[in-house]
Amino acid sequence: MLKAVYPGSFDPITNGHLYVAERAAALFDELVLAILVNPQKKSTFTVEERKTMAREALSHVSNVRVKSFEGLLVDFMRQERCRVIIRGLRALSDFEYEFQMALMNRELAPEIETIFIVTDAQYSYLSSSAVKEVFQFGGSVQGMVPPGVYRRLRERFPPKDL
Ligand code: COD
Repeated sequence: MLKAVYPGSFDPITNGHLYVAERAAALFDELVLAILVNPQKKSTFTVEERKTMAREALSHVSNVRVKSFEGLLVDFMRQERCRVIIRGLRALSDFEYEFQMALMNRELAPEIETIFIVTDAQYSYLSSSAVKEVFQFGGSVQGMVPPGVYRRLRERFPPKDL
């Protein structure tokens, strides 16, 4: 069985992440979307909230499972008995970080391969942090995030009274 892991922060999941997950799920028998639990990094949504949003957004894709992990990604990969990491690429600016991460993971676990999926042009400017910033300043994020994420953004950042 061909299995892959798509790791990330997903704080929250965006339509760009979804695009990558859907394309990866079409290539593999099973895709695990793995959300990092990182107590050192202040996140907007808890891991449980991020898992719920990702599960809702990917409920139409039957071969995707959403999990969380702590510590090194390569340890989680071995625990999952999986040798393929999926990452998304938006622009050249992603490359340096992704290249460094892929080489570090290969150094730690030579049997593991990183595969990149290029995003769709319409999502090339999308990131979780940009979505949160635009939303907080009153901009429209319609078409950038799944409906469940949009709802939770409204709960987390209620419109200010005039
Ligand atoms: N279109 C396509 N792809 C996108 C888009 C978009 N609009 N937005 C984001 N992506 C891609 C990103 O390029 C990335 O590949 C992936 O989706 C996830 O993005 P994020 O931002 O949610 O997640 P990251 O990049 O913060 O995740 C980093 C990890 C958590 C995977 C990493 O820090 C990690 O593995 N940490 C565990 C510790 C470890 O093992 N460290 C050693 C490796 S350096």
